[in-house]
Amino acid sequence: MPKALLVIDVQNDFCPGGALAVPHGDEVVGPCNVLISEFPLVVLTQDWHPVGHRSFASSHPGRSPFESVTLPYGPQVLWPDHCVQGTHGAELHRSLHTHRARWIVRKGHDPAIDSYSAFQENDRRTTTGLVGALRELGVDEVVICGLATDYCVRYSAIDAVEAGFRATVVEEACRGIDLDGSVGAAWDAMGLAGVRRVERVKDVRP
Ligand code: VGL
Ligand code: ZN
Repeated sequence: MPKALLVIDVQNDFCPGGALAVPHGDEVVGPCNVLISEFPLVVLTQDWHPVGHRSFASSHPGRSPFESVTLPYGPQVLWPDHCVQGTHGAELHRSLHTHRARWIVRKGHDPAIDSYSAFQENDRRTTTGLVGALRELGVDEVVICGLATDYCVRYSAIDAVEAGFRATVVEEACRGIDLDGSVGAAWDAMGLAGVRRVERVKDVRP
């Protein structure tokens, strides 16, 4: 059975200097490129929001980035404007080896719904289509790397398990935002869900 590599949101806005910079986010590019060179099936994701997206603090007068609000589908952290469609910040990091990607999944395009996961949006209903696409190719296992450990990597990994795939997250190839211990909480939640954690790229079997 083929395994798929999912490279989550390695975009300029999540790297140092970007609008929602993940500390040391650019350090994942090297390890992600090693993984990309090894896997027969590579899928990249790209956070891809319209101007005025509901997850942006700027869409909520009086609110600041990193505060939490309740939206119709549940709690939502408010973010600085980031990964706006067509901007430099939304582009994949220029050193990421994107040419080996079979698919690029863009998520977060609905103005009213955030989408952390590569598989479904935060309403837990709207699908990206990736589960079906991977199943059609006979994939039964995914290996996940990228940004950010505590948001898009976390939700992608847990949704992968819930969809019936085995899932492994490669710690060396991820970095987190870490709001109030959210990286530790993410590893706990992923562990409870049955996600495998591998420390080093060299310990991954493609
Ligand atoms: C992400 C916050 C908002 C991520 C995306 O890629 O982890 N985090 N949008
Ligand atoms: Zn986003």
